[in-house]
Amino acid sequence: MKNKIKEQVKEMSKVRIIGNDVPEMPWQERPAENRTNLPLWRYRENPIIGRNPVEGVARIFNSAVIPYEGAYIGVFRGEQTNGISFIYLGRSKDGIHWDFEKDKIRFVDEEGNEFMPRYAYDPRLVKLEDTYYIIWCQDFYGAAPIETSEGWLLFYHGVSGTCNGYVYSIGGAILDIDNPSVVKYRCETFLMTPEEWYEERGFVPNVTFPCATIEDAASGRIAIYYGAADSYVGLAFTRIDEVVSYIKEHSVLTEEDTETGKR
Ligand code: BMA
Repeated sequence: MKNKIKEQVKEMSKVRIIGNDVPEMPWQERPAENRTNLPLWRYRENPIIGRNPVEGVARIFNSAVIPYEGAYIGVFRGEQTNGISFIYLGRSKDGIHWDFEKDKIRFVDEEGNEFMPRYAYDPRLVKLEDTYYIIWCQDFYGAAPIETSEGWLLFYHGVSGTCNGYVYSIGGAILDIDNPSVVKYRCETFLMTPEEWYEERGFVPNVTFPCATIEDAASGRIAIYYGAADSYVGLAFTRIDEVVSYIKEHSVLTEEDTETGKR
């Protein structure tokens, strides 16, 4: 009993996630052998979505998920075999194994008339009060930010140019809670960079592209869904305390970061 309480205390985080408890969320502990001091670690069975997941869809990647009615639902970027991306609905009991609808999501406009863009990619999914919003194709930097007692925690992609093409890594920042255009902390180093075969090899090599998180406020656990090499979906984990301390310890701000405004 004493040990159990100790365990629970250990699980409770100092930085608070302001959100719901999702006790059954996907989770694996950090592997004992860890070659870096980075605060993110990968799901051992990655990638969670492989090639040709749906008839007529060659690859699913850069996709967003959310807890829904005791399970999970998601909007997935499916690159069709004609090369055109569209958004597909997926459902999952555990947030890891996904079943996709064969047909694309059918959108309607405000009058209820069919509204089908020709092309839609990199969807994000957010719930605001009782409405679920699907957003796509805008120049988003990352996953929808997580509300915390330190500010908005943002996982975003950062791009470096090499003589052999771009490399997309996962970065982290904390934005002011009242004025999110003000950056409080921005991690100078990446939190994760392409290292595994499914990140380094694919339709577009060297891409890790975060699009969504699931988090459990009670334990401080965070799962990050990211597109890998424009070919797969990967899952990575962290804990709120660990990632916030890392970002703060490695924060370097420019003057612009601390100014109100668009960047
Ligand atoms: C970006 C977007 C992403 C893509 C990435 C790497 O500009 O188009 O959809 O994952 O490039 O190809």
